[in-house]
This record gives sequence, structure tokens and C-alpha cells, in this order.
Amino acid sequence: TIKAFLFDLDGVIVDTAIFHYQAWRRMANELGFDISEEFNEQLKGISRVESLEIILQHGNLVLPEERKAELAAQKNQWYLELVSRMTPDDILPGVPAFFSQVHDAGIKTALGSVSKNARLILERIGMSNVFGTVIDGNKIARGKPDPEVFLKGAEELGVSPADCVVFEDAVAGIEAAKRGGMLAVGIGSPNVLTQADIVWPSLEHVTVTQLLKSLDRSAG
Ligand code: G16
Ligand code: MG
Repeated sequence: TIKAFLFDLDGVIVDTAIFHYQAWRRMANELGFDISEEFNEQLKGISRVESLEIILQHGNLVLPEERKAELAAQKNQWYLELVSRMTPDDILPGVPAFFSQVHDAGIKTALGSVSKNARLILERIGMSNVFGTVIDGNKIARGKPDPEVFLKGAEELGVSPADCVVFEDAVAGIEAAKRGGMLAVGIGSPNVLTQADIVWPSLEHVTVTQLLKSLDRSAG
């Protein structure tokens, strides 16, 4: 039986991936190279420092740690400028309706995000008090695809991993869920999220009942 739903933030609840991309691109441009939207796919769900390493490698740049720390801070500042303009209108379609069904079904909820800005984003969109627990980049040592973020969420909710369903839009996030022994619902394309137990295009046209049925599970 399913007792808890664990949600990724970026790409499932809101689309902050575009802001991350814009901020990283601005940094890359200043360093003299560009990054494509396709390249950006591999950064989804990956921590800030790891993302920076991947981008610098892409630009064939080797920089001292001090400079890298400066760049990460600069990128975050640009990113936060974009986040500061977010409102509840930025919640992805179908999310509020889905959450009311989840609560009605008595299913516990957690946020599982690698972002150190997750709490700020939840405040901006008015979803600070929606989750049973919030696990973010400040509470974990290892980013996705390590299962730590989701295992910690399950632990704080007092639910065993086998009774959890993770909602994820990133390849690294689906891998984290599976490595944690959880069911994984991919939000996006089945061609990309091949390791997911089931894939939906978004939370818009799915009900909790439908979802549990297609996973062959019940709530309890
Ligand atoms: C998110 C994004 C990643 C980002 C990471 C760290 O993870 O998907 O692109 O690099 O957070 O974010 P920050 O720089 O704000 O700490 P998630 O787990 O919410 O998809
Ligand atoms: Mg995501």
C-alpha cells in the first residue's frame, strides 16, 4: 500500500529549470562560450556545484576553487532575481487539484529537492505549508541520483521506502527514487524517463485513483 508521495520541485511543481538555464547561460556567455537547451537537460536535478563542474568542462575551462565559488555565487544571484518575481501563478497546471486529492486520500507528502533555494520558492508560490516535510539542498550531503534526499523524506514521514511514490521530471531523480527502493512516476516523456515505473506528461490530467490503479497499488 502507498502511504506517501514525494515530490521533486523543479519540473514537477514549478518550472524553475528555465531560470537555472538562463542564469547558467549568462555565466557561460561571460566566460566566452554558450550552452544549449539540449545540454541543459543533463543539469536537471544536479546540484549547483556539480552543475558548474559539468558546464566548465563543456567550455574546456579549468579554474581554481576560489573562482568557481565566485561563479556559483554569481549564478545564484542571477537565478534569485528571476525567482523573486515568482507568484502562485507559476505553479504548474494541475498541481493544486492533485494535492487536494492527495490530502483527501490521506497520503502523506514530502518535498525532495536538491535546491538550496527550495524553501524560498515554496514561499513565493504560497506552498510553504502544503508538505508534511521539506527536504532540500541544505539538509543533504549528496545530490540526485543518490537516493539520500528521498530516503530522508520517507524517514521524516515515518514511511518505509517501499510504500513511497516519487514524482520526478529528471533522469537523475528517477534513478534516485529507484535506488531508494521507491516507485517512480516520471513527469515528462517516456523516451527520456525510461527507468520510471510509469510516465505522465504532467500532473494536469491525472487523478490519484487513476495513478494508484496504473501502479497496481492502493492507498492506506
Ligand atoms: C534543482 C534543479 C537543478 C539545480 C539544483 C540546485 O533540483 O533541478 O538544476 O542545479 O536544484 O539548485 P540551487 O542552485 O537552487 O541550490 P530539483 O531537485 O528541485 O529538481
Ligand atoms: Mg526536477
